[in-house]
Amino acid sequence: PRPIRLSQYRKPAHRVDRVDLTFRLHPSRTRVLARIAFRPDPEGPGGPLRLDGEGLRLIEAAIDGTPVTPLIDPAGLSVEAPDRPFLWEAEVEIDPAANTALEGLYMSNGMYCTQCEAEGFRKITYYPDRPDVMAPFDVRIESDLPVLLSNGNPGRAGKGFAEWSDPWPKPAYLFALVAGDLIAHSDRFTTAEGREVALNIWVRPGDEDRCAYAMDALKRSMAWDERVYGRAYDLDVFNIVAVDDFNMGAMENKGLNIFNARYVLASPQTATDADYARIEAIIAHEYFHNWTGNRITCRDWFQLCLKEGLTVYRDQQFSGDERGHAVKRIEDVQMLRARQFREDAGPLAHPVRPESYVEINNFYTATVYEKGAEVIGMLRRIVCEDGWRAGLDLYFDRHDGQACTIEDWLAVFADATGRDLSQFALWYSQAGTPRVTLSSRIEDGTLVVDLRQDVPATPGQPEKLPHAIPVALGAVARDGTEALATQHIVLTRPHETHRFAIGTGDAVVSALRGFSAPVVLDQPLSNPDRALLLAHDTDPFNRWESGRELARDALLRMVRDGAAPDPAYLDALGPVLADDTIEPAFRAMVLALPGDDDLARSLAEGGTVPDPDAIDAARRALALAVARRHEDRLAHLFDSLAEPGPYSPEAGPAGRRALRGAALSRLSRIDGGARARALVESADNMTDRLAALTALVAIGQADDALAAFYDDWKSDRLVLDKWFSVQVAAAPGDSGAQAAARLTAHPDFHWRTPNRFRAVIGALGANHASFHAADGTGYDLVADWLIRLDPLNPQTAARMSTLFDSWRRYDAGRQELMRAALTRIAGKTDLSRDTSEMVGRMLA
Ligand code: DPP
Ligand code: ZN
Repeated sequence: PRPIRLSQYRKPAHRVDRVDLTFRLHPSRTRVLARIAFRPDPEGPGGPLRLDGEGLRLIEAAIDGTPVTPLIDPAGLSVEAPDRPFLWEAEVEIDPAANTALEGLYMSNGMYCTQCEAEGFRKITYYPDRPDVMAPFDVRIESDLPVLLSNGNPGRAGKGFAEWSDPWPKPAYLFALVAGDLIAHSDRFTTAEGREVALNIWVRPGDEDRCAYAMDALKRSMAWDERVYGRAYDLDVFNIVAVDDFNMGAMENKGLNIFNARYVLASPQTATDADYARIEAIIAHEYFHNWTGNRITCRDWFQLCLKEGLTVYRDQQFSGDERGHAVKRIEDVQMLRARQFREDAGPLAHPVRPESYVEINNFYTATVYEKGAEVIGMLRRIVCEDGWRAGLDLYFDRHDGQACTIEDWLAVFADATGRDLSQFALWYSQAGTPRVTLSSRIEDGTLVVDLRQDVPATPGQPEKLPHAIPVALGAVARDGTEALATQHIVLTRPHETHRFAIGTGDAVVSALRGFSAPVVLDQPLSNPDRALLLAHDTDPFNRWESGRELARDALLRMVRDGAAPDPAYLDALGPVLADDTIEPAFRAMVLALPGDDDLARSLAEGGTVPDPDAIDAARRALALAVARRHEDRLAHLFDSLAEPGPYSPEAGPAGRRALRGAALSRLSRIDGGARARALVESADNMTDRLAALTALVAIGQADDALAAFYDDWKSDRLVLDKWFSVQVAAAPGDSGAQAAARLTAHPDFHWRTPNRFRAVIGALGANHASFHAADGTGYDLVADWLIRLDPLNPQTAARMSTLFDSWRRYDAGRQELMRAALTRIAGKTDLSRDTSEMVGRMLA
């Protein structure tokens, strides 16, 4: 298939004034009756009526009451239409039970459910399925199922039917319908504008006691968006539905958010602290889309980052406000580096706003989402607080009800502040992670900082222009005091020198404070310099970063030169472990080591071919050395951090559990798993239980605990996902590949359910040494399963194929095995457009 290009955008020929849909639900023969009021757009290209449609059986169609016979092709239909407003009526039949792709109208455990973003609505009825066509929708659902939901406010309802009306014009990708035997967990919210909103979380019977946290997160999100952005909710009801079979995390359909059940349901017994935090973030994310995405949407799918970058930015701010900004920032940057920097460094690199795609579902990426959010954060730094507020107010004022572009977004900030943002706009069009090289010296009371920026070549973009890069920097004197408070500069040229008056003859520059830009910072710091920053930097991000760099340096020397664990690193950890005035969650993050994939990327960037076995061995040896060196402190932490009261998911207790879990994972390497075995039995919550189980798996001592865990939880699908996942993800050495092979033969491996598929195959991808097992068993297993999944669920198969994106980093043997696996996938007959685009880019 030919790629779609941003440069070829044309306005639609027809606009829609109103949509009226009737669904007669049936598992295999659902009828959809559409009455759509069209109007030619005088600015459009003209021509016949062109509607998107896939997999539909057209029963009949009429224009203004006169039957018509459209020309039907695999992507839709065309029909002559009058050059004035007219009414299109069509009846189609669809087969939700046969829809395994989970896009359009499908079934999950007897429940009807939709997923329309990005282009699923065309599998429901013929329509101009593009986000710049917006219309109010009226929907009537006919079914004997007890709960019938769609977007907007409820209208008439009776035996066997319900009607819904959504007054806010929306693109078809925000349409949703749910029908099933569901139970609501209900609450209310009164908006700042005085609107009484009914809140419901709809779940399978039996799950209703696991909704309280998601509801609480929703109410906090609603209040936060009013307080921080002045945005209130705009309908009388807000519904959330949890569904088991879902390709993504969740979906922001207007007034009817649909969630992967794992991001809604939580109880202390079944969910971990990390699950609670993710639920809070995703509930907030989808709710915030109501303004950034729904009220103001995207003109076309190239502008996806317009809604996603901004909404991720907003949910990150929210979680920071709720849980503490320092730790949240570190988590976000870790995830950015693990996923987005990796993407940017390989064959799948693309700009935050891509310029072409074959299948848009392949561009719901870390670059669009997470780098998109970083770009918003940089914009805020550059236009400063007043400019940020003025620009946002102007955005909501000027563009409410519109389908917009990145140019519209940047124009509000340019107009509100008078700034020229043309260089800044390069962040949207240039792929690749810039590298900033910093060197500094002190001359006569002046700190002189030299900064250089390079943007690497990426596929299709050999040459780059310099970016506008906000760099926050300060300096710490040798005695640990702040020698220079944070300065904010914006690099715009390839090479710049900055001077700052400083009151000391010797200081260490703390650069890129708060991770002020998504770049790789190359700053030659000695390990004593890093230890100084770890101990004394006023910027919590750079404190953590310094500890992380010490660990990375130690690990890289162990891998490359066979060095022993660096005593300087072990020493530097001591004060952090001992200082109870430092937030426990932060100390847990300092204790964590860089992941194997992260180390592999560091090695590759430094010109060394990464050896997965050596990396794994080094990481385990360093963890063991930490345990030996700090056994007393770790044991003290483990004993003293046990929570006395009942479980609470709040950040405070969660942070203490995180530090206790980190201590446990180290201690398990020297106590033979004794503490973990005791905890796995005594734990009264899933966080502790899973931490203990993970520690046991990591030392190969988990057989009994895994068997007991299975007996306890085999009937709980979300907990069983964890049981599958931990055995693969935490397995030592390359043993995760055999574990995954064994588990794919388990009777509970329901591979058609994306959560279960990810719990095994995704977990194998997350276990670096196992995925990269030298004999290729990991690669083969993943390839086999992707080939099997692809015809049923191309979206999930294509997404998971990215596990192979770093194949060129490795030794010739592994490269050959990975290339063979990719080639085998590529050679599959009838490979989906989704997967073939991804595999093609990776092999290019
Ligand atoms: N738009 C969804 C989200 O990011 C993903 N399909 O929330
Ligand atoms: Zn989103």
